[in-house]
Amino acid sequence: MSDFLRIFALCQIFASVPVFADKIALLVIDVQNCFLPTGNLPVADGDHVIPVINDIRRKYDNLFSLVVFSQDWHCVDHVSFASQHSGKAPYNTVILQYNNEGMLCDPTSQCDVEYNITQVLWPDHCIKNTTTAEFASNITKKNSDFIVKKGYHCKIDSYSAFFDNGGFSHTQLDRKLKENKISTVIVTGLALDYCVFYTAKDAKKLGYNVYVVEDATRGVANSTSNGAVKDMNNRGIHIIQSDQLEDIMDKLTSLGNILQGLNCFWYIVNFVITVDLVHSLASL
Ligand code: VGL
Ligand code: ZN
Repeated sequence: MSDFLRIFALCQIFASVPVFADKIALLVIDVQNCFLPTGNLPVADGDHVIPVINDIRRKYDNLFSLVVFSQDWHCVDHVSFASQHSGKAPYNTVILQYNNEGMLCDPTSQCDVEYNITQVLWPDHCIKNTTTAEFASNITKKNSDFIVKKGYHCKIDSYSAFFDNGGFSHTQLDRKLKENKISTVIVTGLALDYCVFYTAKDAKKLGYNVYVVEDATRGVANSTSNGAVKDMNNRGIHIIQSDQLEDIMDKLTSLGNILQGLNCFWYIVNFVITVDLVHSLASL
């Protein structure tokens, strides 16, 4: 093989390997009326996340390839509600049993228990198609944002915006992120110790680079929030503050630009060599 053909083949290979820029999605978890201090599952200072998230959008919106809003969306008689368990009060826990198909076992009939899931019992909250389940009125939301509903199966809870708590079913979120070639997710919203925590863990397990913006979240309780932060740290999830985002966005996007530049370089080399090759073949 001539040197020329060898270089040509090499450039074909380089140019055919796509090197994509790091694409970033902002995830806004459950910023709904139900979790605000006036809601039916109030998170202390839950409303304080709103200006922080709006500020993040104001500063970096053009750097997000996608903005996702998750929405806790429960049946009126959802299994996570204390009102559905006689003798139980909100914040008690129960063990829910499921068979191998992820169906909730009825304690009054025979069932092959495959999964035992500890369920915190909540006040009735975020009931679908009610105003409490609507997004907080003052959160910046655009028509192009993607909405992912979660917790809509009546017999199983879903903290994560990706999977229900048993991992039996999934939402459209992972597919949507993959369609948009997202590699990094920045997680904000409510509540730090439940839906933010479980969403960040699943995102990490699915292979995304994950940042949780701590001051853009609030937790249900201090002890569970501290535990969640420790656990996320151990898993390699980056816990950051919103004032660190400028540097982080800069690094993520400049690395992306370098990679894209490199890719572009190989395309140009490839093009020049192809034109050259066509010329030399034409003059044979
Ligand atoms: C949540 C408890 C119950 C949350 C949802 O959004 O963190 N917490 N349902
Ligand atoms: Zn819920």
